[in-house]
Amino acid sequence: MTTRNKHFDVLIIGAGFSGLYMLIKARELGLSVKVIEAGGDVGGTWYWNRYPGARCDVESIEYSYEFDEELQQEWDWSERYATQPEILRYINHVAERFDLRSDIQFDTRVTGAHFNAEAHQWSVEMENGQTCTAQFLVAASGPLSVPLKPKFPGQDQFQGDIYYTGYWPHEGVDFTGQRVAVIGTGSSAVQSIPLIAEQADSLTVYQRTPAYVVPAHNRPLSTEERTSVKADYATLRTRAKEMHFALGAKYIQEETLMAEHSLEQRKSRLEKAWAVGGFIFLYAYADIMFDPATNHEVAEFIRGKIASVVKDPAIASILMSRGVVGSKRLCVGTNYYETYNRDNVSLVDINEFPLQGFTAVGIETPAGERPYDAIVSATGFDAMTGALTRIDIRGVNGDTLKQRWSEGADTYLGLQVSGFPNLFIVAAGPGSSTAFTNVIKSTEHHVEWIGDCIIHMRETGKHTVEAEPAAESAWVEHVQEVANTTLFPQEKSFYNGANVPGKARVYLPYVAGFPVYVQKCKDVASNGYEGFKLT
Ligand code: N01
Repeated sequence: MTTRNKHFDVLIIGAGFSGLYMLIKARELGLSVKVIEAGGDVGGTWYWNRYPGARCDVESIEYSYEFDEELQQEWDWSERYATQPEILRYINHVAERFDLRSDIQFDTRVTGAHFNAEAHQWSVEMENGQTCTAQFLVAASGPLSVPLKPKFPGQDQFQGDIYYTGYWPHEGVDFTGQRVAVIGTGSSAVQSIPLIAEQADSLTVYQRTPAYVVPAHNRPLSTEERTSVKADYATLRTRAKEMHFALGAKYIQEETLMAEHSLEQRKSRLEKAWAVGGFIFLYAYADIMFDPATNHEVAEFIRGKIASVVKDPAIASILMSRGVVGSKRLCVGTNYYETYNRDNVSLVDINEFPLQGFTAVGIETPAGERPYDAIVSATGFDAMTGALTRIDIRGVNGDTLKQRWSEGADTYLGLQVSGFPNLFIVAAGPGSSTAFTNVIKSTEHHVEWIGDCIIHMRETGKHTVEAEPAAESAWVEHVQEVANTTLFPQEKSFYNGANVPGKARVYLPYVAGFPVYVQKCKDVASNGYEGFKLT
């Protein structure tokens, strides 16, 4: 069934984790609802990102919905960190279990949404020419859903294949016998490089900024582990939500400051955290993201690990970041540094040998031309705002969200933008803690908050909800203030728009931690949706 000329209470953009849960919630509230999805099926980021080694770096037992006890009891994760295919199977299972596809229109891209102030509703346009209207528009379009495709000089003349990690061919790619180049060393590259190296004849990595990569120590989950988690899933979920990043419930988020420990204790603490591995490495000391001296010592520790793994000291040195740990997203990898010991792998530091461009047969740097059969661009995303600014979203005054955010994205609580009534943003990131959390927890929190807000509106006879400019400005200021008390904004990253030429440099995530953020949202709701105008 299409959306042509129909009216819905809620129109949702995107059928990833956020869109699907929003659909379930809207149905639960008895609202008429439709999801519009550009892809051919459910999954969002997990539908598109099919590159070799794609996994979630949040542990599988936590990277799942908790809203339905039966769902979490019936699903079994096979590994500590789930692969992309397994996550996609889970999302498909959810879609089937709750019969979600009947309310989703696939292969359809939303191109425009204009608010009609008289009718209190959004007029939505799609690429295929269809239009519809909706009282509420929910952008569940994801924080990392617009892959960047930097155009390198001479790119069109390259006769080999070019792949983007964020748009990987569904049929997969066989690199056997090929000379492959990977551009980028963020999370996607860190996951794919070891597997491409195993398959390809040769692999060259072009690195602009080295990443800090903590080992995943991935392994199969035993039946005993799964049974014990399921025996009291609620406790694990509750504990996760008490943690800064809404993940790592089985571990300790240390409250010790590094200076309270002797050198020996510090070494032992960091070794222990390294042995556990994963993103929760940042929990090893309470001040890693606050005290430059602590952060520096953690960085030295990681550099020491790189030196101990990578046999060639010159390559090890190129792989060592000198930046603030955790400011660019911490990467979680398997055999990442070890891969640089392989005879068929080489590394090019493009600060020393700038990537001048592509030629018909390969890539040119001042060191000469290197021939390739395939080039993999793992160059990241127009994060947090990209999916929304690519849609012609116009608010009450006809201004576009793109214009509005041209100097930096401002939101109230990351949920709404003043001048854009009845538009909710789910787990996208600007002004919310999403980007530094287990995104599924942020998704559930946002969807439930929005659901409660809609119930409140229905009960009080309101038609529109809109962030008030003053509350929004105060929130934006607060987000910046909090960020500036930490080391999070120190490096150039997608968190501050530095990875997209011309994008406004504003630090977007709210880094006070998930529990603080949830409490703020709760307080706003219990104070009669303070800072929102309900009319
Ligand atoms: O993207 P990135 P990603 N020339 O932006 C380089 C999530 N994710 O796709 O740092 C040369 O981190 C760029 O260099 P620099 C996760 O949140 C999650 O890897 O800008 N190089 C960088 O090295 C993650 O953080 C999982 O100097 C260029 C790389 O490309 C986020 O997605 C798995 C360049 C881009 O790294 C993004 O990760 C994978 C150019 N023109 C991803 N442009 C999970 O496990 C860019 N680069 C959940």
